[in-house]
Amino acid sequence: MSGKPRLTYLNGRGRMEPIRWLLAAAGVEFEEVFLQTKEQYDKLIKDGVLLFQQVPLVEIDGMKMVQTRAILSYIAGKYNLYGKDLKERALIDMYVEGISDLMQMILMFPFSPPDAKEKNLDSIKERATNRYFPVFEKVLKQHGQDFLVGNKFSWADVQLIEAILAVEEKIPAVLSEFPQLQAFKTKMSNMPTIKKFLQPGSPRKPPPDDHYVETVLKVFKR
Ligand code: GSH
Repeated sequence: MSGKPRLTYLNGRGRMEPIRWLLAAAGVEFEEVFLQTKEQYDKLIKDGVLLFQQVPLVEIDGMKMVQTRAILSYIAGKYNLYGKDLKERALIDMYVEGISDLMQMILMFPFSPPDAKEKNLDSIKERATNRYFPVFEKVLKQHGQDFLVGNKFSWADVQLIEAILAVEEKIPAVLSEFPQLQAFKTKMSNMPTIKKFLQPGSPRKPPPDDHYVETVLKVFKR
Protein backbone atom coordinates (compact mmCIF):
# COMPACT_ATOMS: atom_id res chain seq x y z
CA MET A 1 0.00 0.00 0.00
CA SER A 2 1.44 3.33 -1.09
CA GLY A 3 -0.01 5.44 1.71
CA LYS A 4 -1.77 7.60 -0.85
CA PRO A 5 -5.55 7.99 -0.50
CA ARG A 6 -7.38 5.62 -2.84
CA LEU A 7 -10.49 6.93 -4.58
CA THR A 8 -13.13 4.60 -5.99
CA TYR A 9 -15.70 6.09 -8.36
CA LEU A 10 -16.48 6.28 -12.05
CA ASN A 11 -14.00 7.76 -14.50
CA GLY A 12 -15.78 11.10 -14.50
CA ARG A 13 -16.58 14.09 -12.34
CA GLY A 14 -19.80 13.42 -10.46
CA ARG A 15 -19.63 13.46 -6.68
CA MET A 16 -15.91 12.57 -6.63
CA GLU A 17 -14.72 15.70 -8.45
CA PRO A 18 -14.83 18.06 -5.42
CA ILE A 19 -12.80 15.44 -3.52
CA ARG A 20 -10.21 15.31 -6.31
CA TRP A 21 -10.12 19.12 -6.30
CA LEU A 22 -9.62 19.37 -2.55
CA LEU A 23 -6.86 16.76 -2.42
CA ALA A 24 -5.11 18.33 -5.40
CA ALA A 25 -5.40 21.83 -3.91
CA ALA A 26 -3.88 20.49 -0.67
CA GLY A 27 -1.01 19.07 -2.74
CA VAL A 28 -1.93 15.45 -1.96
CA GLU A 29 -1.38 12.75 -4.55
CA PHE A 30 -3.97 9.98 -4.80
CA GLU A 31 -4.73 6.73 -6.58
CA GLU A 32 -7.96 6.02 -8.40
CA VAL A 33 -10.03 2.93 -9.11
CA PHE A 34 -12.64 3.43 -11.82
CA LEU A 35 -15.88 1.49 -11.78
CA GLN A 36 -16.72 0.44 -15.31
CA THR A 37 -19.13 -2.41 -14.74
CA LYS A 38 -22.06 -3.25 -12.53
CA GLU A 39 -20.17 -6.38 -11.42
CA GLN A 40 -17.36 -4.27 -9.95
CA TYR A 41 -19.87 -2.16 -8.03
CA ASP A 42 -21.89 -5.18 -6.86
CA LYS A 43 -18.69 -6.81 -5.59
CA LEU A 44 -17.91 -3.78 -3.41
CA ILE A 45 -21.40 -4.05 -1.93
CA LYS A 46 -21.09 -7.82 -1.46
CA ASP A 47 -17.73 -7.39 0.26
CA GLY A 48 -19.30 -4.89 2.68
CA VAL A 49 -16.96 -2.09 1.63
CA LEU A 50 -19.62 0.56 1.02
CA LEU A 51 -21.42 1.59 4.21
CA PHE A 52 -24.57 2.74 2.40
CA GLN A 53 -23.99 0.83 -0.87
CA GLN A 54 -22.89 4.06 -2.52
CA VAL A 55 -19.76 5.70 -3.87
CA PRO A 56 -17.70 7.93 -3.62
CA LEU A 57 -15.43 5.70 -1.56
CA VAL A 58 -12.14 7.11 -0.26
CA GLU A 59 -9.70 4.89 1.57
CA ILE A 60 -7.61 7.15 3.75
CA ASP A 61 -5.74 6.77 7.04
CA GLY A 62 -7.00 3.21 7.48
CA MET A 63 -10.65 4.21 6.97
CA LYS A 64 -13.03 3.35 4.16
CA MET A 65 -14.88 6.63 3.98
CA VAL A 66 -18.17 7.21 2.18
CA GLN A 67 -20.50 10.23 2.08
CA THR A 68 -19.00 13.07 0.06
CA ARG A 69 -19.52 15.70 2.70
CA ALA A 70 -17.85 13.62 5.45
CA ILE A 71 -14.91 12.86 3.17
CA LEU A 72 -14.46 16.51 2.23
CA SER A 73 -14.57 17.77 5.81
CA TYR A 74 -12.06 15.14 6.89
CA ILE A 75 -9.67 16.22 4.14
CA ALA A 76 -10.26 19.91 4.88
CA GLY A 77 -9.54 19.36 8.57
CA LYS A 78 -6.52 17.16 7.97
CA TYR A 79 -4.86 19.60 5.57
CA ASN A 80 -5.64 22.80 7.46
CA LEU A 81 -8.21 24.09 5.02
CA TYR A 82 -11.04 24.36 7.55
CA GLY A 83 -10.56 27.68 9.33
CA LYS A 84 -8.80 28.56 12.58
CA ASP A 85 -11.80 28.27 14.92
CA LEU A 86 -15.44 27.13 15.09
CA LYS A 87 -16.78 30.39 13.68
CA GLU A 88 -14.54 30.29 10.63
CA ARG A 89 -15.48 26.67 10.20
CA ALA A 90 -19.18 27.57 10.35
CA LEU A 91 -18.66 30.20 7.65
CA ILE A 92 -16.74 27.74 5.48
CA ASP A 93 -19.57 25.21 5.95
CA MET A 94 -22.19 27.77 4.91
CA TYR A 95 -20.25 28.81 1.81
CA VAL A 96 -19.49 25.22 0.86
CA GLU A 97 -23.12 24.12 1.27
CA GLY A 98 -24.37 27.02 -0.83
CA ILE A 99 -21.89 26.25 -3.59
CA SER A 100 -22.79 22.54 -3.35
CA ASP A 101 -26.44 23.40 -3.99
CA LEU A 102 -25.40 25.11 -7.22
CA MET A 103 -23.06 22.23 -8.11
CA GLN A 104 -25.91 19.76 -7.56
CA MET A 105 -27.74 21.37 -10.50
CA ILE A 106 -24.61 20.99 -12.64
CA LEU A 107 -24.13 17.39 -11.48
CA MET A 108 -27.64 16.42 -12.53
CA PHE A 109 -27.62 18.39 -15.80
CA PRO A 110 -26.19 15.63 -18.06
CA PHE A 111 -29.00 13.33 -16.91
CA SER A 112 -31.76 15.79 -17.92
CA PRO A 113 -34.08 14.59 -20.68
CA PRO A 114 -33.31 16.37 -23.98
CA ASP A 115 -36.48 18.47 -23.82
CA ALA A 116 -35.54 19.78 -20.34
CA LYS A 117 -31.92 20.72 -21.14
CA GLU A 118 -32.59 24.31 -22.16
CA LYS A 119 -34.79 25.00 -19.16
CA ASN A 120 -32.27 23.42 -16.78
CA LEU A 121 -29.42 25.43 -18.29
CA ASP A 122 -31.45 28.62 -17.78
CA SER A 123 -32.02 27.62 -14.15
CA ILE A 124 -28.28 27.15 -13.60
CA LYS A 125 -27.60 30.57 -15.10
CA GLU A 126 -30.35 32.20 -13.07
CA ARG A 127 -29.18 30.66 -9.76
CA ALA A 128 -25.50 31.34 -10.41
CA THR A 129 -25.99 34.98 -11.36
CA ASN A 130 -28.82 35.93 -8.99
CA ARG A 131 -28.29 33.82 -5.91
CA TYR A 132 -24.81 32.33 -5.48
CA PHE A 133 -22.19 34.42 -7.30
CA PRO A 134 -23.45 37.78 -5.86
CA VAL A 135 -22.82 36.44 -2.34
CA PHE A 136 -19.14 35.73 -3.01
CA GLU A 137 -18.68 38.90 -5.07
CA LYS A 138 -19.90 40.88 -2.05
CA VAL A 139 -17.80 38.95 0.50
CA LEU A 140 -14.62 39.50 -1.52
CA LYS A 141 -15.41 43.16 -2.14
CA GLN A 142 -16.23 43.88 1.51
CA HIS A 143 -13.12 42.41 3.09
CA GLY A 144 -10.77 43.09 0.16
CA GLN A 145 -8.78 39.91 0.85
CA ASP A 146 -7.63 37.20 -1.55
CA PHE A 147 -9.48 34.35 0.17
CA LEU A 148 -13.08 33.94 1.28
CA VAL A 149 -12.52 33.19 4.97
CA GLY A 150 -9.93 34.38 7.51
CA ASN A 151 -7.51 35.75 4.91
CA LYS A 152 -6.30 32.19 4.41
CA PHE A 153 -6.77 29.58 1.69
CA SER A 154 -9.59 27.20 2.65
CA TRP A 155 -11.97 24.52 1.40
CA ALA A 156 -14.46 27.29 0.55
CA ASP A 157 -12.00 28.79 -1.98
CA VAL A 158 -11.48 25.40 -3.61
CA GLN A 159 -15.19 24.78 -3.84
CA LEU A 160 -15.79 28.23 -5.35
CA ILE A 161 -13.09 28.02 -8.04
CA GLU A 162 -14.39 24.58 -9.03
CA ALA A 163 -17.92 25.99 -9.32
CA ILE A 164 -16.84 29.08 -11.26
CA LEU A 165 -15.02 26.97 -13.86
CA ALA A 166 -17.90 24.48 -14.10
CA VAL A 167 -20.50 27.21 -14.66
CA GLU A 168 -18.24 29.01 -17.14
CA GLU A 169 -17.97 25.82 -19.21
CA LYS A 170 -21.73 26.04 -19.73
CA ILE A 171 -22.17 29.81 -19.76
CA PRO A 172 -18.87 31.40 -20.85
CA ALA A 173 -19.82 35.03 -20.07
CA VAL A 174 -21.24 34.28 -16.64
CA LEU A 175 -18.58 36.30 -14.78
CA SER A 176 -19.02 39.45 -16.86
CA GLU A 177 -20.86 41.27 -14.05
CA PHE A 178 -18.58 39.93 -11.29
CA PRO A 179 -15.18 41.68 -11.30
CA GLN A 180 -14.18 40.34 -7.87
CA LEU A 181 -14.87 36.79 -8.99
CA GLN A 182 -12.86 37.35 -12.17
CA ALA A 183 -9.87 38.44 -10.06
CA PHE A 184 -10.47 35.53 -7.64
CA LYS A 185 -10.50 33.09 -10.54
CA THR A 186 -7.16 34.41 -11.83
CA LYS A 187 -5.53 34.24 -8.39
CA MET A 188 -6.82 30.76 -7.60
CA SER A 189 -5.89 29.40 -11.02
CA ASN A 190 -2.33 30.57 -10.41
CA MET A 191 -1.88 28.90 -7.04
CA PRO A 192 0.77 26.24 -7.72
CA THR A 193 -1.30 23.20 -6.68
CA ILE A 194 -4.40 24.40 -8.54
CA LYS A 195 -2.39 25.42 -11.57
CA LYS A 196 -1.01 21.88 -11.72
CA PHE A 197 -4.52 20.40 -11.40
CA LEU A 198 -5.71 22.56 -14.30
CA GLN A 199 -2.94 21.29 -16.61
CA PRO A 200 -3.72 18.56 -19.14
CA GLY A 201 -2.86 15.09 -17.81
CA SER A 202 -3.89 15.86 -14.22
CA PRO A 203 -6.53 13.74 -12.43
CA ARG A 204 -9.13 16.44 -13.17
CA LYS A 205 -11.93 14.90 -15.20
CA PRO A 206 -13.42 16.36 -18.40
CA PRO A 207 -17.04 17.53 -18.59
CA PRO A 208 -19.42 14.56 -18.70
CA ASP A 209 -20.23 13.21 -22.16
CA ASP A 210 -22.76 10.65 -23.39
CA HIS A 211 -20.37 7.78 -22.70
CA TYR A 212 -20.05 8.87 -19.05
CA VAL A 213 -23.84 9.12 -18.66
CA GLU A 214 -24.29 5.63 -20.17
CA THR A 215 -21.63 4.19 -17.83
CA VAL A 216 -23.29 5.72 -14.75
CA LEU A 217 -26.67 4.29 -15.75
CA LYS A 218 -25.13 0.89 -16.48
CA VAL A 219 -23.05 0.61 -13.27
CA PHE A 220 -25.87 1.64 -10.92
CA LYS A 221 -28.66 -0.19 -12.75
CA ARG A 222 -31.00 -1.98 -10.31
N1 GSH B 1 -25.11 11.24 0.09
C1 GSH B 1 -24.21 10.44 -0.70
C2 GSH B 1 -22.88 11.18 -0.88
O1 GSH B 1 -22.90 12.42 -0.90
O2 GSH B 1 -21.84 10.54 -1.00
C3 GSH B 1 -24.84 10.13 -2.02
C4 GSH B 1 -23.98 9.19 -2.82
C5 GSH B 1 -24.61 8.75 -4.12
O3 GSH B 1 -25.79 9.03 -4.42
N2 GSH B 1 -23.81 8.04 -4.92
C6 GSH B 1 -24.26 7.50 -6.16
C7 GSH B 1 -24.50 6.02 -5.96
O4 GSH B 1 -23.68 5.34 -5.38
C8 GSH B 1 -23.20 7.69 -7.23
S1 GSH B 1 -22.84 9.38 -7.48
N3 GSH B 1 -25.64 5.54 -6.45
C9 GSH B 1 -26.01 4.18 -6.35
C10 GSH B 1 -27.13 3.98 -5.36
O5 GSH B 1 -27.49 4.93 -4.64
O6 GSH B 1 -27.64 2.87 -5.31
